[in-house]
Amino acid sequence: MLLRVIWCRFMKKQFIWYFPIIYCSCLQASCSNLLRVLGGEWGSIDHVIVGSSRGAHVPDEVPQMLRAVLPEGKTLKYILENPGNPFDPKLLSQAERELEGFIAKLNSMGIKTSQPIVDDQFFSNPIVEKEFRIKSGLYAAMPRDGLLLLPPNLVVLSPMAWRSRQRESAAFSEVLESLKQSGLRVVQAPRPSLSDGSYVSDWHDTGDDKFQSVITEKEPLFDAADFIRFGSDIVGQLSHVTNQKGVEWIRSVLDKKYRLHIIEPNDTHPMHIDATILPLGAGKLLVHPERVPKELQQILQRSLFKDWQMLEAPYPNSGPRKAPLYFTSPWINMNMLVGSGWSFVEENDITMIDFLKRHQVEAIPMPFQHFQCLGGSFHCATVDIRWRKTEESVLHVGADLHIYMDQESGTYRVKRLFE
Ligand code: DAV
Repeated sequence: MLLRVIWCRFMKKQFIWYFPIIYCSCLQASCSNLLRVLGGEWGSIDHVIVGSSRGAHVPDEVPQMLRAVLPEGKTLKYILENPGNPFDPKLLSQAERELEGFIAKLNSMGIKTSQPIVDDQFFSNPIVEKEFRIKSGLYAAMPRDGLLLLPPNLVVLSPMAWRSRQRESAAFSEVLESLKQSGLRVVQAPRPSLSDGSYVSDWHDTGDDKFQSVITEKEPLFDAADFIRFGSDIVGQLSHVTNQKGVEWIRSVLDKKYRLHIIEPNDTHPMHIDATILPLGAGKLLVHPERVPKELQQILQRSLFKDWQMLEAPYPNSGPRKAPLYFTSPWINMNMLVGSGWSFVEENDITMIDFLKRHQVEAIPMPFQHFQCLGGSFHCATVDIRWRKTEESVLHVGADLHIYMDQESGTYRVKRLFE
């Protein structure tokens, strides 16, 4: 009996001591659970980082980089003739007004937004590094390009291949600080030197069907926008701004339980995958009908996207635009921000609005043509944060895959990545 009394007193005492510890660790587990998984790029959104077009400058890059990725014609001539000069202030203020409308709409939907802090002078100083000197920075308009969100809670500052983007993340320092406070881990990828040796000096458009990158394998390089999150799987591509070493570096920081897949769209001028494929919801993949031809669609359905519908995007409207597309093809219309059953779409893009309706996605039309001339639409202009309580394995693929074009047979094949 005495023993029992002593035991009970001991337990009571212990319980008093242990209770706060048990309580705290439960609380911590549920918090960290809430903050762990970033979800796929569809479904409900909690917080959106939106870019700013203020102080945007014409890129001052090696000319072969600009030739590799920018549309040919008058706009390319303008870019090549104005390296490092500010863009037309009238155009930028029209773009800024469109962003304000977009932000107000997101807020009215209960979605938190945050923006980089920049003024008209932020990018106007020369960038002087050991290996290069250029006249100015570019902009902080496209957070999608620089901030790579990886599950479960990682934000990577990308080693971007454009010299004019090397100081861009400074504009996001407050945004990143607040993400850290919400439990995300921010990691800077190794800063690239971007010496002349990072670019193929005699690159030119051969007119060949095979993609030949303008960047070398001297150092890891990637833009975040070459990758899309599908829950616990990341799907990306090699491009004129993402090399093999960049992909290997991402693999090295991505926890083993998450998958990284590389696909090879039919595109000799690739820069960013988000006007080539875009999830419209779980099981619905919007694809560029030429960059993702039928044969590639079929192999994707057999390997990565089992039971997914491949929805070919409608051809973009060819009507007049309010501003020239300096950086992209008209397929920028595919570059949408998708939420829970809805998608932002440019208000003049009647074909895409009809297309979305036909596929049971609510279209939210907003004016965005001035902003689009800077190289992105609603997807590029944002980074979406979607807290999830549970891990989302939506693709159910057991290994990292590489879906590639076998040059000898001229057919698409699947193998393990890095095999
Ligand atoms: O179709 O010109 C746009 C990608 C934007 N991040 C294109 C690619």
